[in-house]
Formats: sequence, structure tokens, C-alpha cells
Amino acid sequence: MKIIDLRSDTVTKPTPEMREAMATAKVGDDVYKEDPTVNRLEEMSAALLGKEAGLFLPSGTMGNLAAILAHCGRGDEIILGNLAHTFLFEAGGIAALGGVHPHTIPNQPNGTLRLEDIKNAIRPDDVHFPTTRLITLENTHNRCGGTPLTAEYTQQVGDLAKKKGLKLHLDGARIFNASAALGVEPAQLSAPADSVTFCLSKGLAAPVGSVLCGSVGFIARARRMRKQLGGGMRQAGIIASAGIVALETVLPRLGEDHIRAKLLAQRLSKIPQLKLEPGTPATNMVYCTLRENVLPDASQVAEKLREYGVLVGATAKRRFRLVTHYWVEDADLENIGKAFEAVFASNII
Ligand code: TLP
Repeated sequence: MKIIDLRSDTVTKPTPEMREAMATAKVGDDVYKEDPTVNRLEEMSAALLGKEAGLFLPSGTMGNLAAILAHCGRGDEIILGNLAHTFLFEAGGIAALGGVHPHTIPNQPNGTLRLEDIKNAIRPDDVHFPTTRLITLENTHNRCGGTPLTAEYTQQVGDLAKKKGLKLHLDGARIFNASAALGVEPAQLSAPADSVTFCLSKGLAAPVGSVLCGSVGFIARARRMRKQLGGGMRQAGIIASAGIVALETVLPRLGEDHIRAKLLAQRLSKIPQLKLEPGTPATNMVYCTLRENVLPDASQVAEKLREYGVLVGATAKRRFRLVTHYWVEDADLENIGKAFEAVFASNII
């Protein structure tokens, strides 16, 4: 039985072309900046995001952390959404390791932060307060439906940041999904930001890695932070090579995942026990909930779906996230629908 794993796009295994590139990659010691493959990936990434320089890191979490530590000192404050990945799912690293104070404001259902809320969260210069230093946005916004933030919106936040003397960091873990959905170059989406991270190991299907991009001076500071965090890797060209293949061969096909997410949503809309969230899917994530009259909760349903070879994320008591990616095929979509129907037809509690 084929396992259809929709829990995340992080589950993607490398393509055969990536494995080939990994086997033959030219390598060197990247802490000495002597790994030609890492250097190439960093240059390609910076060019794609319209920034001066790039830095290869083991994960998106470390990318965001190194960026925030490079922007802020201990006791500084950052403004971010209450549903931001950095706030919810990065183990409190910015506070634990950087002494950086998170100031959360509500994420709107489309992943944005209201400009008024940002303005109100900026601290006046007063000895009682932490110093506001940074605003962070997330594009696409994971918890808010995988929704893309437009270049216009990001520009408005960038303008506000500039006016107030703050920096803007973009957690662009899935910025290429946003670019594909909006039909806008990734560099346009990141232009207003001082720094941006993106992940190679999500929809791009590479096995490991993220890249942080920004100015030469900023990346030099972030490189030191990466070293402090233990993220200075040596012959990292082995994994960076897969990242290069990802940018060259998987990035151009991300739109296919969005089409499949739409087809999946259409199939799920025929299942009476499920309710699709408004606007889903915006990119490669289908979010749906259990209708009120359904007794079992999402984790019980997800557990039962496993028996049919379908893995989904139960992201709240009654909420599911199904993420399409490189290894999900058209033929799987009907089987996912059938698995849900079989589970609801069975007596599972
Ligand atoms: N997200 C993962 C989980 O941690 C929730 C997922 O399955 O979606 N920023 C964003 C917006 C992310 O979604 C993630 C991972 C990260 C950062 C962290 O990346 P990694 O897992 O490489 O540390």
C-alpha cells in the first residue's frame, strides 16, 4: 500500500536527481567559506531573493533565530503575529538563547498584521520598556491557511518599519509558494524586508536546509550567530547540492502542488462530515474542520486514516491540515477522499 503523507511538505524525500548531485558534489570546508557548492547555493539564493548575500543553515528554525539574533540584542523586542511559526513552534529560541522579547499582536485570518496594531505595539523611548527593534512577517502564513502575503502589503509594513527606524525580517519558509500563487517574482515579495529565510526542505523537496538572505554586513553577523548556534557545517556541499537541484527543478513546478490542493479540496467538499475553511487552499495547504455533529476528534480520525495509508495533520482538536507536495500525485487524491469516507463509515469511537 502506498503511504500518502500529507502531514507536511517537510516529509518530502529527495528526488533521484538530488541524490545524484549529492553523490558527485564538489565540497570544501564551509566554515572557511571554501565549499564551492554551498557558495553557489548562497549566491543563487541571494540573486533569487534580490539580496546581496546568502547563508546556508541546517533548518528554517535556525535561519529565523540567526536572523533575529543578528538584528537584535538582549532585551530588545520584536513584533510578530500570535500565530507566527517563530512564536509558536521554534521552542522559544529567541527568548531562551537571545534574550529577545516577543511582542505578539493578532494575526488576521489572511496571515497579515494590521498596520494599526503594529504601530500601537511599537514602544516609546522609555526606560521601563524593552526597545522595539524588529517586525517579522511570515509568507506564506502556515497557521493562517498557507496564505500568501502580497508584495503591496509587505511594502506597507516595510515602509512603516523604515519610518520608525525598525528592521523587517520575513520568514519566507514557503516564499516560492507565495510567488507561484501570486504570479509575482520572489524578489518582489522580499524587497521590503531587510532579511528573509526560505526553506529548501519543504515544498522544494531537498532533504535538509534553509537559506537566509540579506545585506553583506547583515549576513556577516548572521554567520557568526550560526557558528554560535553550532550550525557551522563543514563539507555541507553534499546537502547544498540537493538545494541547487531543488531551486532549478522543483521550484518551477510548485504551482502543480497548488492545483492538486484545489482538486483535493474539491474532493473533500463532497464529504458531509468535513467543512473546508473559507478560501482554502490558498497555496499547497488544505485546511478543514470536523462538522459539529461528528463525534470523534481530529486526532482520532487521523489515527484511523493511517490504517488506510493516509497521513494527515490534526492541527487542533477538530482541525486538519493536508499539505500537497512533490510526492503527491493526481491518482492519490481520490484515495484520500475514499479513506476519509471509509473512516467516517466505520464506528471509530
Ligand atoms: N513548519 C513545520 C512545523 O514546524 C509546523 C510544518 O510542518 O509546517 N517557518 C515556517 C513558516 C514553517 O512552517 C516552518 C516549519 C519553519 C519556519 C521551521 O523550519 P524547520 O522545520 O526547517 O526548522
